[in-house]
Amino acid sequence: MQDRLKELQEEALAKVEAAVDLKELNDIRVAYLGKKGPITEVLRGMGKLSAEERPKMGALVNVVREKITEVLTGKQEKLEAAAVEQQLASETIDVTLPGRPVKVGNHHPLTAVVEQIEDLFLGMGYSIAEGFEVEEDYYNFEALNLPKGHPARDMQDSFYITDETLLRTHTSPVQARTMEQHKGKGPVKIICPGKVYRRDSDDATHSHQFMQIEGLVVDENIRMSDLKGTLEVFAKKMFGEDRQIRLRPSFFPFTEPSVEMDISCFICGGKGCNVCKKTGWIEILGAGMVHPNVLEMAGFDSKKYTGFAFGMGAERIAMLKYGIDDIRHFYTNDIRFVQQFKRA
Ligand code: 2NL
Repeated sequence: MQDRLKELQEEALAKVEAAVDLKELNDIRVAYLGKKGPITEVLRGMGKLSAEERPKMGALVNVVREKITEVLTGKQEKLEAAAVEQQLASETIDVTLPGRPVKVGNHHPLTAVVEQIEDLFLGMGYSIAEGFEVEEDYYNFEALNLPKGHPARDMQDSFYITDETLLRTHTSPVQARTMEQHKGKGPVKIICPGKVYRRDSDDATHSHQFMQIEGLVVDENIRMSDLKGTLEVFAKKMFGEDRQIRLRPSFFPFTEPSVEMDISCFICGGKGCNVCKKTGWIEILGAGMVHPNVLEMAGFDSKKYTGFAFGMGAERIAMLKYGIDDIRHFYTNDIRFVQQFKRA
């Protein structure tokens, strides 16, 4: 029996020595020290021993068991330490490696210009109003002094959905609706940015869809000089403090009188260059005093209230400001175009 124990011990120690991982070590523990293992078997066989041999043999079994346990524990610690070492080695972070660059996006130049203009007018006490891109004929035309049969509302020029609905051709219907909501009481002071649609062939300066920004102020005692002062502030903030403006007579069905505003050329300062086509002036927007018919149709008493309005194409402003030569660049989604407008 003693020899059998010695043999078991040698065998177990050799296996522990040879074990390469924690699983194998655990298998050895179960095989030698477990309930079904050979040492337990030896203990069971002790019943056949004499009373004086029994304690000696018991003590020997304990010694063997402790020895195996001790070696197992030692080996386990070694294997665990090795596993940690290996993990540390495999997960080493080289802090000297260059970082992976994070791609940072930027505003589309059109969005940037629209937001700049919005901020400018918000700063002058305007609110931003938005409406529908699919509009009723009434708000898009009728309420803006463009009755049925008016040449400016030719079917050929607009995208009609049904006889009475179309893609808005300007953001003016937003203003007509807003005025109506005021129920004849001023002041109205709004800026309306939004997509508009016109049946046009696309080329370098025309797009069948573009972004319009309109402004409207209605109150008592609103005069042409209020319009002129407002437009001058706008021109200077957008194109430089030394800009001058000039108003030329024009025509729109919804304003009377109507004007077009030019700014002194911000490239040549007025001397004449390619951007201003040698005139020294650049056309920026259309404007005027709100036509009394438009005020009345929206529920305002045109003897008590007056107003001014203006409208511009945001693409044209962005093209001038950034020197963009083709309106189609805004809509063809070439990322290289957009990325040129990253801020430093
Ligand atoms: C333009 C010129 C303009 C208006 C828009 C307007 C709106 C109402 C009443 C009166 Cl509700 N006027 N808008 C006035 C003058 C010119 O737009 O879009 N040039 C690109």
